[in-house]
Amino acid sequence: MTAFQQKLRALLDAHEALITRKNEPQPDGNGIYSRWKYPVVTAAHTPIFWRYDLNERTNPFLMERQGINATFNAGAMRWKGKYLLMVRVEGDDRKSFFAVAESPNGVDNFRFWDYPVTMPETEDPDTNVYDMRLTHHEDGWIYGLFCTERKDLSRPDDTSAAVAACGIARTKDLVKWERLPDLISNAGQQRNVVLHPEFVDGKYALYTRPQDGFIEVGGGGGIGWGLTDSMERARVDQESIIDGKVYHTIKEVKNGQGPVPIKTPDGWLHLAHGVRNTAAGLRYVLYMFLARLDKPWEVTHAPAGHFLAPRGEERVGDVSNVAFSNGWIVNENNEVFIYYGSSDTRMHVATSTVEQLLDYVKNTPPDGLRSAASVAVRNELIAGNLKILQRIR
Ligand code: M1P
Repeated sequence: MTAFQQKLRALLDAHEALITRKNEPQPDGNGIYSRWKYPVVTAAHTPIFWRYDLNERTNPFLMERQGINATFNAGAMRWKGKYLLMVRVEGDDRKSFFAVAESPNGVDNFRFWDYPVTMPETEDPDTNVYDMRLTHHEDGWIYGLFCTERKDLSRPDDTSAAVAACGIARTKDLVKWERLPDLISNAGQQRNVVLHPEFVDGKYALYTRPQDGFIEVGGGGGIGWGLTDSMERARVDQESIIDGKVYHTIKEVKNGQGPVPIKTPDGWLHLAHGVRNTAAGLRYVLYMFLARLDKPWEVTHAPAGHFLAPRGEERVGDVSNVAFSNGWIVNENNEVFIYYGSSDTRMHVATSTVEQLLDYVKNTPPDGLRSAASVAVRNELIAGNLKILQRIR
């Protein structure tokens, strides 16, 4: 074996060892969900043959020719008995693209398909695409809604000025994609747009996030709700905010719909992200709420505070202090696999059940919006608990 071949063998073996590493739930669960020990997808999980030129003649030093910087913010779906992530893969060149990683059990052994998604462009080419939400709609198509970012041509001198819009594509097999026109709405920009899986009043329903700027939502913001007659020319003329941003909460600066909501007997279960500002920059956490089955635009339960916040190594990465989710999967046993990106760098999983999540959303007190209200509701808990403890001591 030549030195080149030995080096290649070592690379392939280390990669295989990483992606087949057994994951395990963390023992310190909070009763709501269990985090799993290892990230499920990292940049190092991407195939060696995506990054290295394996031809000894053209790459005698076996250099990484096209590095991958991060793998995060994955859409998710159950597909042919497997757990599929539609991962946002970001190259060293800062361009994101989509690629499917599939696992037999949802918690480890995620392996990328050989090729990333070849996403067709519209007449106005995307500069960057990311954060796909996958909706298996009752019309039979699988839709991928994602953010498409382009240069803001109205500010030619500002090299960081960008415009975000909702890109739309559909597929039957997750390989061949038909690109549809971007969503038209009255907002200047849109990100975090998600397609509801069922028709509502015979129309397609969209969760939106109207925003004035690329990063700041400005006068807009909140999770919006709008209807469109068609996904082939998706147009939302009216957006109503069903879950707004609120002063002194975890969603004070902005928020956005996460994955497609889960249909449960008690309502549509939602996971979303909330953002607040701190001296250390923006902090992104996940929160949940429940909406009516017959009127998905009416929120019935909204627990206070975060459901999941970045912790430990999750807090550090390219954009630190971020937990972000746009994908979860319910399996046939009503187990829920919550996939979340940490700090725009890697993917993790936390597991729960529909029953536990419903208990969480229905029985966690809402935000009283004042310290005194928080103390009052905690005192109720303490008083009840002290009586129990007196009995059992
Ligand atoms: O960098 C944190 C997140 O920022 C954006 O989310 P939002 O539009 O809610 O601010 C997105 O770019 C997201 O991908 C990213 O994780």
